[in-house]
Amino acid sequence: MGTVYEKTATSPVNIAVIKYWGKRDTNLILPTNSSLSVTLSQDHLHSKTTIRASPDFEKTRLWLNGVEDTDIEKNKRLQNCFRETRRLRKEYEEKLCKDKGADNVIPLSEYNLHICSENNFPTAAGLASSASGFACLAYTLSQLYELPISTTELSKIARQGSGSACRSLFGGFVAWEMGSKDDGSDSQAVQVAPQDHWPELEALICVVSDAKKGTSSTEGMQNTVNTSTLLQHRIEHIVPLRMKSMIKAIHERDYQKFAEITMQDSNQFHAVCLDTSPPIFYLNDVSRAIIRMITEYNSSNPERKLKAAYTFDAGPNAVIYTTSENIPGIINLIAKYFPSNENTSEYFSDPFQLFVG
Ligand code: 2P0
Repeated sequence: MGTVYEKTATSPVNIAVIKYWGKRDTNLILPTNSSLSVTLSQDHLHSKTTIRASPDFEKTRLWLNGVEDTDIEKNKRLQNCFRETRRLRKEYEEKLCKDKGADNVIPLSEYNLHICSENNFPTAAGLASSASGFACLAYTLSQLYELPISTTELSKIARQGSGSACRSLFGGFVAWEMGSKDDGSDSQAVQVAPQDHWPELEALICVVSDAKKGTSSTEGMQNTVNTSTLLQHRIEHIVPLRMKSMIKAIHERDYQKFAEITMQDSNQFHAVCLDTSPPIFYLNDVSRAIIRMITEYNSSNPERKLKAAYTFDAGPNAVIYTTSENIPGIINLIAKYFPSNENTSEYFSDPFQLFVG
């Protein structure tokens, strides 16, 4: 029995404030616009992956949340990540062979892998499970293979697993630069600011539903690319300016601007979904009630300052970005709007879980 080499790592979820929606290359996963996200703390939501490599493994196998995926050969995204990390490991082994001699190099690139990955939150419910999952796969492989590459280089591999995964490799505030090259060599994630740059910023996650979503992001966004004229306007005229304003707002810790753009971009993303043929609906009645609640909360203070910003991804769950001082007030407000007893009106009766991230 040969030695088993093993690495375990965890990766966080990221929630975009400028949304990625649309690909210009579906194979390399190159987006039609740049995007920007905040990486949440790993306390509540994360993916955890353990990878083992051994000369004794007869084939590469993957278990997702305890269930084996027996079809991984056909999974192009997974195979892209394996191929790219193996290629880099092979290059590294060749270099090590020259420096230290072949006897001192473990040929990990030739070994099959056993991979166990799990999320501690609902998979595919619009809570960025593919982002943390593929970020974790790419990162754990890079650790196992001891790849001498930067996080931005690694982001180009995670991107080929799932677009939003490239942003989960960094903490704090992260931009995915869309790039302009056809080979994807400049479509990468960069850190805009580290997490401790803005410690007062908090994310409150309202799990409205943990059911698997109706339209997958991958399928939905290409329908949008093919049918929405609003998307073209967004790509050309809106996102480039918003990216600049958002980066400035983050650097200056300007919560007013941050909140304004966050809500505008969430609204436009869902407008673009509605402009798709056939239309895509991700928000439900509870989501819309949350939008009204936050809008009222923001207009109820004398200075009319924004104190909370909602954002919704490809599902009904809300993420509310606010600052620490407002958390108790917002939690009280939610308890008032959404009392979780069965006698409340049908409209508000859907209880949801709250996480502060
Ligand atoms: C985002 N979403 O920027 C946007 C907002 C959903 C709404 O990134 O096909 O799961 O794997 O590249 O990354 C969801 O898209 O899609 C997403 P693929 P992904 O977070």
